[in-house]
Amino acid sequence: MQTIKFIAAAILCSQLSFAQTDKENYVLIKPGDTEKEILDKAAHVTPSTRQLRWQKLELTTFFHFGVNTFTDREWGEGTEDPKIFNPEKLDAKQWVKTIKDAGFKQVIITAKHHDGFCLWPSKYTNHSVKSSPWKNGKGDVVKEVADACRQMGIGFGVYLSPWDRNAPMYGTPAYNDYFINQLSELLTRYGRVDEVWFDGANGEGPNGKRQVYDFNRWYSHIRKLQPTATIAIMGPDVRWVGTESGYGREMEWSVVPADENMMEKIAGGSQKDVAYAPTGDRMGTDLGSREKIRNVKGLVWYPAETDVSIRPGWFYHAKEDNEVKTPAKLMDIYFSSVGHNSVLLLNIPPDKHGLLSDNDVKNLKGFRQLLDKTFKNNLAKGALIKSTNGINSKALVDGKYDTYFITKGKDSSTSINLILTAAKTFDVLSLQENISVGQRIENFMLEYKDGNSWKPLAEGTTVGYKRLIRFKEVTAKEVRLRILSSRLNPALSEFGLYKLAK
Ligand code: FUL
Repeated sequence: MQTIKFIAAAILCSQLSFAQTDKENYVLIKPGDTEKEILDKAAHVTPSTRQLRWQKLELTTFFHFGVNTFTDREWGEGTEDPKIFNPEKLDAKQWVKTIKDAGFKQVIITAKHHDGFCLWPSKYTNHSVKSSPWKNGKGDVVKEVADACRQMGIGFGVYLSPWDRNAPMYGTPAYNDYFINQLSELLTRYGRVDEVWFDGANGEGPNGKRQVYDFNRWYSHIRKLQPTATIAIMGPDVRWVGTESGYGREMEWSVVPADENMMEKIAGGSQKDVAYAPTGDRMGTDLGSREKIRNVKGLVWYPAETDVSIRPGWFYHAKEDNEVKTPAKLMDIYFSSVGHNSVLLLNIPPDKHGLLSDNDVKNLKGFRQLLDKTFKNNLAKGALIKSTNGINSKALVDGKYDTYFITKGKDSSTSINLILTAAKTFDVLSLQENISVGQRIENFMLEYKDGNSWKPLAEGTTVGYKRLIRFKEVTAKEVRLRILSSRLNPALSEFGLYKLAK
């Protein structure tokens, strides 16, 4: 599945272009630009409004639900009888309340998976809930989820699979119209939609044909109907992290090279006010270091999303009831996704009754307890903070993302000394860059004072929206954070020290 996603992503990215409604989130690199100029440009690329909102969510969920839930499969063939769909106890409020209580901020429902079965009563096909016995064909899962999200103040998004193994016109231009019609239904019937998620799978339709997706048309349609929605994965706003394991890369740059052909068009003045997703490698360990951005035509803000399922499969299978990821495992994933400058998209699949199953609910609760216990108190709060060359040090521990520390003049390195209110025991460092001015930090190090000498605790490359690092527990009263390298003045919103809950 991953390979399909990747190959399709590469194909798509050579075709991307669309109108951007808010501020620019890209920059052109000119042939004569010096290394310093390139770094300066990179450091000024910032997220669009919709990307910034999305990044701040940190925790989002997927609900994979559909005919596969009833056939016990992962990929349906599109030939399923809609009569098998009958989640007689379906309670979307239970789904949304569970994930809200666990700290998640947004939901994405699989409105249509590869089997083509629609969880809403689409006017354009009979392969949907309207042909099922559930609520006598009068039900609408998408509506129930959207309403529950709205009621509980949770973001709402849709997964609409471009690959459709049921639609008879798949593989012909008429399918692109069909897809537009489905988007229109989903984006006009249910109020605000915050995310539209396109998977990269592009297999054969029922007649053995493959489809050439008209992504550009779909994007402008989405921008028109839901301008604040992020378009993810096979889309320009949010990039797939490159794995479905839940573990993002150590060095995660949100500013990455943009598609060359498109950049040429902007430079040539033939297109304006457009933004592009980058092409090329999405799976490597380094997508945006100095080395990677040196010889490119443009740079774009294109942040990573880490999708993973709480169970081995994406859909519910009773045989996996004892393989639900534990709270400790979910914490580990949290550190390696949110803590690696990414947003976590955790899948929790409802069962045949239309409910989240007990083990999933229990482990999500346990995860929330660990999160709360770990991050309740920033042990650096109240510290006496002095930096060699910065302003607004207090902002580092004020718990507010929008206030930030920044170095003076042209300084791109700094040392920030913190004397804690007392000796404290901790094993977690949390750093947050203020990405609304850009992602800049390239190398940092945390040390603690042991007697008269400084000893290393943690080090890293990128920070971005959030960087979490675990290390061997230490008790200390004085620590210092050294920003050793940054593309421009480092702008840090938060600094935190915590003790990992067990
Ligand atoms: C994949 C799909 O093929 C899976 O079934 C699932 O929906 C996952 C999130 O994306 O590529």
